[in-house]
Amino acid sequence: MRMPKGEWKVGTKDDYYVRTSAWSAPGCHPVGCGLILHIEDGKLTGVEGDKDHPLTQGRLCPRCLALPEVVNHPDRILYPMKRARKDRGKNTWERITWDEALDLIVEKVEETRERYGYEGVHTFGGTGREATFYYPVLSYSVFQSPNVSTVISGDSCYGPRCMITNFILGTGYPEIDHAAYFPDRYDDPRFVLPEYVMVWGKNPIVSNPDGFFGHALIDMMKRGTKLITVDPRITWLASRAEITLQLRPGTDTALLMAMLNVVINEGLYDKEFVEKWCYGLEDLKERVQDMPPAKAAAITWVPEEKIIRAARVFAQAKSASIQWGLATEMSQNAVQTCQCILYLCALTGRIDAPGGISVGPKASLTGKWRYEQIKWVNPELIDKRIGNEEYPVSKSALTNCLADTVLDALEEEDLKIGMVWINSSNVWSCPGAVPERWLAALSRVEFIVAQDIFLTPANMSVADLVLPVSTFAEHDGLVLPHFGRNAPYLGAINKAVEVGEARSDFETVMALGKRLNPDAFPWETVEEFLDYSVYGNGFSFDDLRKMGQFQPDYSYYKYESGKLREDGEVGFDTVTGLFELRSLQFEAWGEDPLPYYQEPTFSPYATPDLAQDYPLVLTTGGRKYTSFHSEHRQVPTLREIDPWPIVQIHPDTAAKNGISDGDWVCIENQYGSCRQKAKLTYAVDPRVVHAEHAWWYPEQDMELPNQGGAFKSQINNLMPHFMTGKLYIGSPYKCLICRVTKVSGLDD
Ligand SMILES: Nc1nc2c(c(=O)[nH]1)N[C@H]1C(S)=C(S)[C@@H](COP(=O)(O)OP(=O)(O)OC[C@H]3O[C@@H](n4cnc5c(=O)[nH]c(N)nc54)[C@H](O)[C@@H]3O)O[C@H]1N2
Ligand SMILES: Nc1nc2c(c(=O)[nH]1)N[C@H]1C(S)=C(S)[C@@H](COP(=O)(O)OP(=O)(O)OC[C@H]3O[C@@H](n4cnc5c(=O)[nH]c(N)nc54)[C@H](O)[C@@H]3O)O[C@H]1N2
Ligand code: SF4
Ligand SMILES: [Mo]
Repeated sequence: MRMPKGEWKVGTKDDYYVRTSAWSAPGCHPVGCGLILHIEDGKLTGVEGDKDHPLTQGRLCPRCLALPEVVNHPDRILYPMKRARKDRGKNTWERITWDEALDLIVEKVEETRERYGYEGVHTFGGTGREATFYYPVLSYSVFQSPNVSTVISGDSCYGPRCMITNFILGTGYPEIDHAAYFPDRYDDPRFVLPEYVMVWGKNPIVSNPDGFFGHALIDMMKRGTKLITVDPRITWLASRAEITLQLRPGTDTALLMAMLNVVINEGLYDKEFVEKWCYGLEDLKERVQDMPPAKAAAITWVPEEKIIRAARVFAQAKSASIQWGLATEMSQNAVQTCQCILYLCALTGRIDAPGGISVGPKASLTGKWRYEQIKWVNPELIDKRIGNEEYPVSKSALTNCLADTVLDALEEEDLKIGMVWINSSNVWSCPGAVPERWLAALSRVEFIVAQDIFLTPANMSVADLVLPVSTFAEHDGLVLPHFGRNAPYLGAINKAVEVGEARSDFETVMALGKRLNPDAFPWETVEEFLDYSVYGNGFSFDDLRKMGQFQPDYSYYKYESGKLREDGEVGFDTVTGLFELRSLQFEAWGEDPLPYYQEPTFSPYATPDLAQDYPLVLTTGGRKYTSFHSEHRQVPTLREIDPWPIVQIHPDTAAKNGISDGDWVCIENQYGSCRQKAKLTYAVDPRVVHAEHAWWYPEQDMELPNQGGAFKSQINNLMPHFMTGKLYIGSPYKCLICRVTKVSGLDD
């Protein structure tokens, strides 16, 4: 159905339609896809795509189509529940009221502060769900503690891309230009279709990450855009690409340095842009002489002539762009890979050019509120943030603790963390390296709260109090692609139904904030807060609901018009005011200002002895349509499509190891093992396997020690806990080594 213009809700009291923009829970990134929700008898019964949404135009993934199965799921957490600390891991939950829950939390916060100081409360958050707007606020404004982090080793998701962009370009997240800012999209006369898009370590059709609507790439392919893919697998996109660079996992920096070598040595770079707007070309030129294409070919397994061809084609295209994904960060080369990708874009004149890389304006469509909340933390406590003393660079480079240092802190004999809040993370079923150590470490903490839609292994095993979170069909809110750092629109999330006593993350934060730090929460209602957030654009939240989405204006080449700097000067918001091909920021930290390639710590070349036992290169975690990380395993329609974890193996490798399609196999290395089912495919190189991440089995016994089979298929059992990337950023989730052997089943 089409929603009449200016309406967001039509129908009768019990049977009606609501137009909304998706976010979470259940999990997704802030793509804000347009949905029409069908409500019958007060219950969500159906979902269809909103054909009037400026970007998604009615298209949806299976996860949004299965939303009613999540909203109405019998296993949802519907009320606050507590249990005795001695009963952790047992299903002995007792329902309590929200008031009792909030009172208990306040009591525990006060106890913790008395014993360990304000910094004794630690908040964990997960990836890019709506909660990511509010869990830092929970830590800074409500608990007034500097200690907040994810659980991902090396902070190796999205943060590095944003951080490096900030250091080198001084802007928000760089996304491919897909005409997203223009109401008439690709037909807008300002837009130029990219002749080539290089899809680097990303599979956006499936992942729609961080606010990018993956099908925009298909829209552009239909109009003539060609692809260059850089991926160890032949993905659906790779099978349609003009050039496929099927590299060895973890070697991206070597490939990039070789491409930079070709572009610079052959004089293919944009001389005008480089001369006028870049700093450090000579230094970069000297550095990339270390990586001629022939050397990179030996490292990456990509043939030399393919590297040269890709570099030339990309540099010589009239318009071109790079879309870079998670795989650029999930190795110890994270910082260098991100640095080189931006360099390739800059040298070829793609920065903020039509059909190139769009860079976000500095201002967010929801104002500065979220970024200012650190003001509620006593400045002296920032120095006491976990990890700051041992890793001074992390202090200046990051606004949160490095997850690895938090695990170390939780394992210290003299434990200084008295209370933990787990918000939107399934700690050892998905993000955590060394998952068993996270379970043991968190078990030591005196009091743990979790806010989720389901009882996960983490919640069942260590939480003392669980709070129900509402799905996006059950609350009002705002969605901002790229979290506001390069947001082509602002969308309204509209409450359509109520289920149990579930509350949104913001409602919980505000209710608790009013008790612990009322000055930080001057609003009486959520709507007042939402109005406050959007007023800067000249409208109210109610106006936005009626509009559906708001698209701000956009202009190209902003560095020429002073729109990238706070002071209004032309250029980039960096130390030099220029795009830095040699990073002065890195130099100030005593780091190498130029990119370099580091061989993965464990690889056939770095550790040849180990590789005799573990001869295969392991990459993990390529996304699936049917799940968002560890979520959706309990959703019948989605589980029916993907019932088991799958490891992709080349048929020759499988034959050598006596493995047939569909066999259970044990994937193992020097750190641990897990079980997944073999899928034989030519999509991977015979020397590489690809395993899925975030598997657990909600249908199994959820009590400890089984906890939903949390460790049975967990690929992160094979992940080490160490910090070897530049600036301690990046971790080898996508470049490990392993062997695979046939076993008789999940539990054999
Ligand atoms: N459906 C769904 N969508 C999601 C998520 C989800 O769980 N499910 N998770 C969300 C999150 S948090 C994120 S960060 C994004 C991630 O989304 P993407 O950035 O798209 O990342 P992945 O799907 O992990 O991997 C992309 C590709 O990298 C390839 N790859 C593996 N190793 C390497 C390597 O060493 N180098 C290169 N160049 N490529 C490699 C893989 O084969 C895969 O095809 O997705 C988000 N969207
Ligand atoms: N081996 C390997 N491991 C990986 C990856 C990989 O590629 N390979 N990818 C990594 C990446 S990029 C990331 S970002 C991490 C992700 O790791 P996490 O973000 O920790 O993801 P989940 O484990 O799915 O935990 C999310 C929990 O939050 C709940 N939830 C969903 N929406 C909301 C909400 O709006 N509010 C609240 N309060 N709760 C909500 C869900 O029900 C779920 O239990 O995993 C990482 N793990
Ligand atoms: S990307 Fe897919 S799952 Fe995410 S909001 Fe859009 S349709 Fe839903
Ligand atoms: Mo992520």
